[in-house]
Amino acid sequence: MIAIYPGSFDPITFGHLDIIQRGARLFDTVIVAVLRNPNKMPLFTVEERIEQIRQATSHISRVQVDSFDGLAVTYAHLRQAKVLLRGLRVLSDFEKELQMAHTNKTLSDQIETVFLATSNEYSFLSSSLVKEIAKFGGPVDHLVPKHVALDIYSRCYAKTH
Ligand code: COD
Repeated sequence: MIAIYPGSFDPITFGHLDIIQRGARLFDTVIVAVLRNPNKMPLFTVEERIEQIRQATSHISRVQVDSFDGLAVTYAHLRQAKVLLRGLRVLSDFEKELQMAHTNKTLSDQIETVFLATSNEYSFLSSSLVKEIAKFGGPVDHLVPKHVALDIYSRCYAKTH
């Protein structure tokens, strides 16, 4: 069975990676799909994020990395996937994720959303938090893969100097 793990991944964190790793144990293929969203102002371009995810997941078999435009369910149909994989951290995630899952169900009853609870050590972790820490010069090496941390430092350094 194919699962799509859609998201912004701006940038990928150890929390995302944990979901991908555990998802790859459950599904034949996990496609990590970066949304091309012109309304957001991301730190990294879609191509940069795809490259970061490719490097971070190169050791995990059954993982593909791609981008998509438009609705996640349309993309899932295109890739013949039956599952949208999502991660849950705190209660506020649950409200947002449940609304998204219900909306997606109204758009296609062929696609199921499967939630994996975050691992304890990553329950606080988000891409926004990582960017905020880096912006103020704090360390992010323990939150994201090394190559991503280097990308963040050079991007934040370039922006502030
Ligand atoms: N531990 C566990 N899970 C985590 C962690 C962590 N530390 N950090 C993030 N996650 C989970 C998030 O809860 C989420 O499930 C997933 O990882 C991706 O997170 P983000 O923040 O990178 O991506 P989002 O949540 O911004 O992605 C939103 C989408 C792009 C999936 C959504 O907007 C979408 O599907 N858009 C396409 C348009 C569409 O189909 N709309 C209809 C649905 S409402």
